[in-house]
Amino acid sequence: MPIWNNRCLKDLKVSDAFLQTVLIVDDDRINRAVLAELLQRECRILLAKDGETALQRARDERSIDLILLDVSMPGMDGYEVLRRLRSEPQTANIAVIFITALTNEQDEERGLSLGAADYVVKPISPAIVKARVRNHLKLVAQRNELERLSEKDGLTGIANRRYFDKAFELAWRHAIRSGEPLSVGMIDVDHFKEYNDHYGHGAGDEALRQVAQALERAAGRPYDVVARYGGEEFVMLLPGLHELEPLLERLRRAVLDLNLPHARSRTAEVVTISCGGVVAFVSQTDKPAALLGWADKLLYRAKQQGRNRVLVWQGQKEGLFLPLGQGMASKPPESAG
Ligand code: GH3
Ligand code: MG
Repeated sequence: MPIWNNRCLKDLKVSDAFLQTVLIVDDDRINRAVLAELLQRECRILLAKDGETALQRARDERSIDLILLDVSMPGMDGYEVLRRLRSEPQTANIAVIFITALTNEQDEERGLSLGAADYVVKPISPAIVKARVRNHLKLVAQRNELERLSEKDGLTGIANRRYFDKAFELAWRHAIRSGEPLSVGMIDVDHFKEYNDHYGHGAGDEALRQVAQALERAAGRPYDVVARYGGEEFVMLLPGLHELEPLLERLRRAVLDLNLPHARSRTAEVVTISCGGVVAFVSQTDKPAALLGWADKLLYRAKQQGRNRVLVWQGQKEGLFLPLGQGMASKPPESAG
């Protein structure tokens, strides 16, 4: 799964069919050329002349929607290509249509039971191949759209926790591989119960919407994720970010600048947020939940210290210690604030 930011969640639509990519895999150059010519107006075309190249392209290109796969090829045959595609998480869901000269029933059944979406026999009928590809691309686009909707928070329109969890898992693995920092921030609206009590639940919903949008606008970088974590709590994921405090401070300011009156707040005359954040260099032995737990602790401490503030623990790669792991939960970060 690509790390999509919140902007991608919004912008991509079913009608973006022109963005869809089809990989044509055939050892015969003429077959590749015929299919490419046939489909070039429908989608973006990639080509591969054997199974190994096809697998590599499917792994490298994050946006392949459909693969037209020849069965009989020297080296790895199409069945094996499909089996391997299905066995790797990042390629497991790519739709595959076999296009093959093998005409008997068992071959077709084998292809379909391996998980191919369709099976087309050569010599192909151009109009039928085009129609089938179109239908499958439409299904892929609809499935992607449903997946995006299921990752979007209904009230605020930003990413939801489900999306965050997925993005966090990927970012975590990337941070271990790359040695880059992984920053997370937990954000909570101050005195929100009183806001609801005073202005009503409907006004509370509207305030949450505005806060969420302000957070998202203020976040900015393409790979940053702002998600609703639940209730009036938000979470941020900032892969590769070294300096978290200025960013969280910008978010705090952005919410303050919304100027949403809060007559019952004991902190300010307007709606405010508190933030806890951690910049961490993570390793194999660390636990993702511990990182979030730490950010949450800092958030709690920001609340205790008066709300409407940001507390960040700044990890140093070459520094004193990497704070995650066993001792973390019981040992509050002394250098916070
Ligand atoms: P603190 O400053 O310590 O965070 O205090 P608080 O009042 O914000 O925190 P508390 O956890 O006591 O209350 C959270 C409130 O947020 C209570 C709940 O009704 C409200 N809330 C949670 N989700 C929603 C929502 O979707 N819409 C509205 N309107 N209110 C919500
Ligand atoms: Mg709150």
